[in-house]
Amino acid sequence: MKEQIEQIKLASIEEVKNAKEVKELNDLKVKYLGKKGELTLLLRGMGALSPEERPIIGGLVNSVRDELNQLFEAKEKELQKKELAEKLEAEKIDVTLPSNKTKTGSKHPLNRVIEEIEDLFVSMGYDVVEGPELETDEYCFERLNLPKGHPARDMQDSFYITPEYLLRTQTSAVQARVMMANEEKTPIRVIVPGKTYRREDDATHSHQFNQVEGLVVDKNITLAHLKGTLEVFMRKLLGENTELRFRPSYFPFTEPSYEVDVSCFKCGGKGCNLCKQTGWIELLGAGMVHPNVLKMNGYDPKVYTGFAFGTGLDRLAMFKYGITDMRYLYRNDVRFLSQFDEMDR
Ligand code: FA5
Repeated sequence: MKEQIEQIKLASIEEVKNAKEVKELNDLKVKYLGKKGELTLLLRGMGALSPEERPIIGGLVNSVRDELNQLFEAKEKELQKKELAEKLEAEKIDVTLPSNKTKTGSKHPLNRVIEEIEDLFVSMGYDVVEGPELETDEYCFERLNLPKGHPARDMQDSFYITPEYLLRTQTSAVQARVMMANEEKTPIRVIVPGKTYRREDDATHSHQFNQVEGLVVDKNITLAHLKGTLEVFMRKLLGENTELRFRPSYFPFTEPSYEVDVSCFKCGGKGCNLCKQTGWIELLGAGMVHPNVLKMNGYDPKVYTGFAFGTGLDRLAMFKYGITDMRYLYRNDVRFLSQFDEMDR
């Protein structure tokens, strides 16, 4: 029996030494030390031994079992360490690899232009105000010195909803709203960005577009203030070398009225395809607020004067970013919109 124990000991030590993984080791434990394990079966068979032999063999089996237990424990630790090291190696992450680029939304070029203009005018003490897009004939035209039947109404092809309501054709409608809302008739300094609508649709005209209006009403406001303000505005937005040219024009709500051109920022005024070889690009309508408009909206034209200007934001964005067709601005094509992110980097 001693020999048998010795054989089991040697065989088990050899097998434990060669075990490659924890699972294999567990199977060996069952094989030798489990309920039906080889060593356990030997102990059970001790009944057949003489009383003298029993304690000797019992002691031997127990010491072999203790030895094996220690061996299993040490081997288990070794294998667990090895398996952990292998797992860490297999799942290693190289944190220095570049990550996958996640797509984020980008700011619309029109919003970029609007925000830039708002920041500039707010820094000069202006308020930013809004007005309704569904406007009354009264505010869009009548209070701007354009009574019903006035021929200048044909200058803007309008979307009428009812005979009284229309989609506003110009942010100028908010001029009258701001003057009327100011009950104390104190000085005004506002800009009005917003959507406007006309029955037009081609590469440089959209049925829905954006304008920004400027209105200043105070004592002793002159044309020089208008010119200075527009110079700051255009130079900040389009470049410090931008020159302005005032051409006499007609708007019913300003007198005198001007169309304001800026020197072409593509060719610097030399003449190119963008400015149609003229060196100038028409960008704004402007003028001194017509005395009738002041009077109709509660301001005494003998005390107050003012200037107003209005410009198309879509055209400004097109020029600023070199966009060739206004309709791109309304298609929400991510390939188009994401280009402007690159420009800000
Ligand atoms: C006006 O709308 C006047 N309210 C501007 C004004 C304000 C004059 C204050 C005097 C004092 P006009 O119709 O020219 O003016 O339009 C102004 C600008 O809006 C144009 O220069 C153009 O840039 C833009 N615009 C006009 N129609 C369209 C359109 N269909 N699509 C895109 N932009 C347009």
